Amino acid sequence: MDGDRGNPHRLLYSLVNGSDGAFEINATSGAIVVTRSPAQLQREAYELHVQVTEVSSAGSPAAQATVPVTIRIVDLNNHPPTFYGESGPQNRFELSVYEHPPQGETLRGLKIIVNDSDQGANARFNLQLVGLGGVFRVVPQTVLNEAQVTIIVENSDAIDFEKFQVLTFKFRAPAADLGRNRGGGEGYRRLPYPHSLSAPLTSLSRTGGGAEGGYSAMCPVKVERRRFVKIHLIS
Ligand SMILES: [Ca+2]
Ligand SMILES: [Ca+2]
Repeated sequence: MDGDRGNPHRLLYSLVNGSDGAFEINATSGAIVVTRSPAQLQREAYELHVQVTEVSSAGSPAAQATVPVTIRIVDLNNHPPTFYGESGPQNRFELSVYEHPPQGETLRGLKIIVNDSDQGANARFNLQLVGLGGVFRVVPQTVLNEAQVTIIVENSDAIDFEKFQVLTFKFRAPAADLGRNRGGGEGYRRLPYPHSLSAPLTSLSRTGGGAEGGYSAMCPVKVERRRFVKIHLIS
């Protein structure tokens, strides 16, 4: 804004530095536009410097001012928890164990990593094993970003060839703080792309649905004649 009275001169806006190629400014309106998709915004904050030049009626620069503009990037919850085996993402895991394994024993030979590559609360989720109750316990029960998944025997008697030849379990990975983020409060707003921003530029929020429900996988436990218990984990 030019505080001079009378016939105000034309103002021209330009980005001096700090945009890293991710933002552009409209020379006449001063509107700042995101030029990359949100996923390509690698920094948590961008410190832009906007230069405003007043152009005289003769066309020559009359006065100049520079103002710093901070744009903060808020993480979007766009990654669901995903299970990984030894060779990458995996939605089915299998294992055979003898029936009646010792109580409290960790099931060996089963390497499962679960990962959510968002940040902070967007990467926090619970880990649950749904199926015949009290047979196995999954550890950890709450994950931030990444954890190795361990399954521990809780009820040796239930893992019995004569009782069950197949036991099926299902992993669930619901967001840990689903209730808090749902339904307003500090909820995020979804911005269209490309985003058109107008001053004051203090915050650009990114968020998303899609990952709210977390992730699930299945785990059939098969008891064979050889008196093995087979464990299958399927997503
Ligand atoms: Ca994210
Ligand atoms: Ca997530």
